[in-house]
Amino acid sequence: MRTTDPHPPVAGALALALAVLLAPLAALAHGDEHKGPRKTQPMVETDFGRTGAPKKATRTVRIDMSDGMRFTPDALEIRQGATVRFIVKNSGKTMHEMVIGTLQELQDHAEVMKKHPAMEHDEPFMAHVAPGKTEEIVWQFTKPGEFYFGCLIPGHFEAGMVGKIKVVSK
Ligand SMILES: [Cu+2]
Repeated sequence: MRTTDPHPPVAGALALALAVLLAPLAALAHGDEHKGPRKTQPMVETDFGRTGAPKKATRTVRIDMSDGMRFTPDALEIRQGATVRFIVKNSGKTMHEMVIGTLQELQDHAEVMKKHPAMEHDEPFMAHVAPGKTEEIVWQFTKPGEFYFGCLIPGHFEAGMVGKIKVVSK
């Protein structure tokens, strides 16, 4: 965490969102940038699950993203504990992304993206997919509940580019 923050203190949630977003940004600035799928994803624990091990994937889900601002499918039911390999295709002509999270996190994140549209970031629970390309997310859903996935390219989330994930307990 930086100690020399030029900005005045902001609301807790926004500060947290910025910290989460800026940490990987700093990593990218140090030459960590990569093209295509990474061999090893950093281990991340969240309220909606954790980084999945590709070899332990128990289910594959194909998601299509379109310029109609829709995910297909846009509703999933997943068993608690399952490790899911998402194969995320962008069949549109503009950039799209799939970001998994709680509804609150996605909404907060979409607000930050509006203010910093050029911001690039990467986490194991998101995939940025160029037009015509396919990327993967491997994620383990460790907790039951209602979660979401959204495209946080400015304007897309608000246009309805969001889907729901229901994780059912074992
Ligand atoms: Cu999009």
